[in-house]
Amino acid sequence: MDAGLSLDFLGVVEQAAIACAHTMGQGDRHHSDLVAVEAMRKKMDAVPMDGTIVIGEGERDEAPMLFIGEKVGKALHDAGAYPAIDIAVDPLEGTNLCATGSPNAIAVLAAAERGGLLHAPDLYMEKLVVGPSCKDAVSLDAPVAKNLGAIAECLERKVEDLVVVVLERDRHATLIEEIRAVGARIRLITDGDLSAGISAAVVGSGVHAVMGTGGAPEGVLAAAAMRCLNGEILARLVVKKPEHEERCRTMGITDFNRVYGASDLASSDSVIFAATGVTEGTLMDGVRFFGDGVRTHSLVMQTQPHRVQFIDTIHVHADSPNPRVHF
Ligand code: VTB
Repeated sequence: MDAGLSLDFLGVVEQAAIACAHTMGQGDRHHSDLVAVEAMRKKMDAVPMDGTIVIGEGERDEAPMLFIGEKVGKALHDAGAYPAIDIAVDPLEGTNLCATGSPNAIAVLAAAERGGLLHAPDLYMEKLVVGPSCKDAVSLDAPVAKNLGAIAECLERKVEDLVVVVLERDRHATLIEEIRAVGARIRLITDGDLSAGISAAVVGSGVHAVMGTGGAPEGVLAAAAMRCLNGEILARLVVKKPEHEERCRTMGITDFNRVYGASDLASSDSVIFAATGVTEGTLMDGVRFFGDGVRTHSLVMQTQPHRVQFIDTIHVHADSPNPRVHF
């Protein structure tokens, strides 16, 4: 994949973030999501690719835009030769976070060569996310105490010094008890295990692991980020009903108990990941509006060449007569 595409994708997540950031705190998460989707969809066709959405807003009949299977990119309007690329999107990860003005809402997408991202059904997924130092030391099936002991050892600190991020959900009551029992610190979050997972793979973010069950599509996006950050996500779909099995089969998944790693979920040699902060966050600032323009903070990464960029962009309003740029 052409490395230059990463900057095209940057523009896509920036526009999605700017659009929904206008709705911050309005209390309407569906509206926040809708404007992010619309802005992302609009910008997507400027990207020089023959793109296909493999993880999107839902099935074709339930999502008007960015639905699974939708074709996107310049190839739609122009007969030129463009690379075949699969795209996973979450135009607004943390719709509630945006609707309430809480931290860590992001606009995000991942891209890979065709076939390079797992077509994950919209089911729950058990996840364990850690950074590069710990990637070979943990197991999804190990007891929580054992994993935390291993993470502490890899990070050369005491278990009590770890911060584990967990979604605040009833289904995590036992997990939370087990983490508390070994004395590790916990950050309970209302939403947004994807941005927490990204933080876990960045040294100095103050997040050492993410544990628990969240959405499977976001697991694939997290995997793309882990490929770029050299972190690890271990994951297993939660398949409990015949209906879940059926949804897996339609996506081509037949082994329901498989434990996936980052390179199973995002298997392409060439992966691009782009995210823009919507609300202020651990790794990225939120969107800031000022008289003459808008400022966004993004994380853009790729595996080939292996590069991680934090990009601070000032978008100057076209009709601003005398724009001033602030440091
Ligand atoms: C949410 C959301 C997460 O999974 O928790 C969702 O905040 C599913 O969980 O970031 P619930 O059905 O319990 O809300 C994520 O979207 C992604 O994993």
